[in-house]
Amino acid sequence: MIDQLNAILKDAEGTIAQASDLKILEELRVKYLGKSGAVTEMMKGLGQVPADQKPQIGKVSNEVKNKITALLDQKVQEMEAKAEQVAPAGWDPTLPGRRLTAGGIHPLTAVQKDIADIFRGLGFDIAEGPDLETDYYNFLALNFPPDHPARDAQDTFYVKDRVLRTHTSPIQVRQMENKKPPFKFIAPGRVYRNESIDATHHHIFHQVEGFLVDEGVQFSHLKGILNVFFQKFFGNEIKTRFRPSFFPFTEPSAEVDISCIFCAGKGCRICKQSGWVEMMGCGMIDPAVLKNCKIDDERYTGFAFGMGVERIALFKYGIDDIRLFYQNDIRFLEQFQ
Ligand code: 2NM
Repeated sequence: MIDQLNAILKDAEGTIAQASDLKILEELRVKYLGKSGAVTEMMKGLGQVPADQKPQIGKVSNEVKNKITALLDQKVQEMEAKAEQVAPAGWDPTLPGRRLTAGGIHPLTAVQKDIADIFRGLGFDIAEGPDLETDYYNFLALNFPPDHPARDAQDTFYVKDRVLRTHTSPIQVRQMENKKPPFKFIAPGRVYRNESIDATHHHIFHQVEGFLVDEGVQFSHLKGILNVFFQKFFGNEIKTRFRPSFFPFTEPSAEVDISCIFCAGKGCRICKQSGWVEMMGCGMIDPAVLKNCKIDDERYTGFAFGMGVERIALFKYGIDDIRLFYQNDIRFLEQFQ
């Protein structure tokens, strides 16, 4: 009988170790320890055992019963602990995982950063200023006469006695007022114009303007800096072309074209067959502006330039509608990941 009991224990050790769920463990408990279980049946037979062997067989039966009970309890505990780890209540581990989507940098932000990084590399500092400006900083100090059409409410948003800046030039006036030349800054930021929205216009857009003031600054320095900028931004093969223009705050003034990056200047849809695309405005800072900023215009000269971030981004990516930048259509934005 002792051999039989040990055989039952050995069998139980194997089956319990291999049991894979609580239902099977319950079946094993019944199989060994239930009313007609293997151990129970052995104990029922103790009555027929000769008196001299009874104490020993009784002892072994109890040991086997206790061991199997302990094995079962331990295994149940293990399984419950594991079940909690793997599947807390109400959580279905067979559901597919949720896919994480990473956000990306908005193309306008990326272009603005690329522009800023190039000028930073050329030694320019970066300046910012308020979106809501006074007439003085947005217009008067920049040599816009009091009757200039840009001041018209049809072009400029007025908020009480302030204006939403129509360009980032007021940042530059604020910088020049407070510093002694030489200095060079770029001023990136959001600007506002009272315009109706279409494929190439938006009432909110972004500019990066730059300026440099020192002794002996000439138009050729401006051309040199802008050549370097466009070649770093679009590639070494880029050519620039300066056309005479007019701005109230610069004299002389110029419009800067670059050779079309899509056809290498041969003529295509993007450059309207001309081979050139207008990219920014620039000029030598009008001495009147320097005077307004308390800079000695006999001693110092400076250049300034300004570009639209949207315009550069449209061209860089070959996009034909500015509105795409503001609609937050995920199918558009995903392409810049
Ligand atoms: C442009 C074109 C030409 C410009 C001038 C100045 C300042 F403040 F120095 F006078 N800031 N920005 C400037 C000159 C901006 O944007 C098309």
